Amino acid sequence: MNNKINELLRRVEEFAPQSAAALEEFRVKILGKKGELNALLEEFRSVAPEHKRELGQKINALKTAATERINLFRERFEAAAAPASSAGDMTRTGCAEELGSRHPISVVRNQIVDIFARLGYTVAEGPEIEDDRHVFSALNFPPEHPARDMQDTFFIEKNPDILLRTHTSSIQVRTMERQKPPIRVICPGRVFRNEAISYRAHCIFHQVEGLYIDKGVSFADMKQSILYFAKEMFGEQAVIRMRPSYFPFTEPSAEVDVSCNLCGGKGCNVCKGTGWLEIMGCGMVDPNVLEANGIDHKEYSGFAFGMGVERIAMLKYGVKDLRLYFENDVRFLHQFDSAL
Ligand code: 2U9
Repeated sequence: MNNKINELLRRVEEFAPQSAAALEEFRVKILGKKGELNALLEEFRSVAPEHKRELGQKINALKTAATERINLFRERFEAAAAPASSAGDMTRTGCAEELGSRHPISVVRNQIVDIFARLGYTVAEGPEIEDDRHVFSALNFPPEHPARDMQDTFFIEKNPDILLRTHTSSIQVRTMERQKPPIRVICPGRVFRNEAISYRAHCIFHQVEGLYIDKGVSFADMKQSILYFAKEMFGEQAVIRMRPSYFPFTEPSAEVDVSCNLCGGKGCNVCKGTGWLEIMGCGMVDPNVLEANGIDHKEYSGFAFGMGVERIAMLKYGVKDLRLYFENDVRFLHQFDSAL
C-alpha cells in the first residue's frame, strides 16, 4: 500500500494538463467517488493497526497535494479565459461614464483673462504665501492700515512678515521687479481674508487684477479698456459709470458699475432699484507705488484694476449665495460649463 501511495503522489506532482477538460478528467479519476483515492481508503480499512497511523497520515497528505494541484491549474485556466469572455459579451447593458464639468469660477476667470488677452495683456501668476513687502509696503499701505491687522489678514504665527496674500496685487509687484515698462499683465489667483463666511463673503475667494504701465497712459485709456471689458462680459448693450473711491495704491481711484442686465437699467431687486451693479475697482497707479518699485513716475504712468471672480460670476449667472461655489455639488456645477 505504501508503494501505491508513493506512486500516486508522484503522478499528482508531475501532472500538468494542457486543457481544462484534461484537468477535470484527472480530478474525477483521482478524487471522484469511484476514484483512486477512495480505492486507497477502502484498502486502508484492512491495514494492520500498527501501520494505520503512518499510512493514514500519508493518505491525507496525498489528498491535500492532489486538491492543491488541481485548484492551481483550475485558477490558471479561469484567468486565461476571463478577459476574452467579458470583452466578448456584446449583450451587456451599456453604462455611460459621467463627465465632469469646469467649475463656474474657472469658466468666468478664463473669460475675464481671454477678454484682456485680446487687448494685449499677458497672464502673470505668483505665490499665495507672501511677505509684507509684496502685499502691503510696495503698494503704499501705511503702517496703521487696518488690512495689516490680524482681524483682516492671515499671518503665519511664528513670523508676522509671512502672510497669505489678501489681493493678487503682489503679482504685479513681482512683475515690476522682473520687467521694465511697458508692462501689461493680467493676474488671476486665489486670495485670503480673515472674514466670517456668509452668503456674500468667504475667507477664500478669487480675483483678477490688471496693470498697464507705459509712457502717456491716461484715465481715458483706462475707461475705454474697462468699457470694452464690460461689453464683452455682459453684452453689447452694457454701459458703465465710475464713482470716486479710495485705495492706497491708486490715485485717483474709482468704483466701476455696469448697467443692470436684468432690468436694462430700470431698477429691480438684483440692482436694488438703482439700475447699476458694482463690478470692480480701478485707478491710476499712485506715483508712490511706481517709485517704490523702481519706475520713474515722471516718465511713466499707468492704470490698474481689480475684481472678484465670484462676484462677476454671481452677477452674470444670477447666483445668490457665494457658498454654493465652495460646496462642489455637481447639480450646481453642471449648469455652467458650455463646453458640455
Ligand atoms: C499695483 C498697483 C495697483 C489693483 C486694484 C482695485 C482697484 C480694486 C478690489 C475689487 C474687489 C479687490 O476683489 S476685490 O475686493 N480691487 O478695487 N485693485 S486697483 O491696483 C494695483 C495693483 C498693483 C502695483
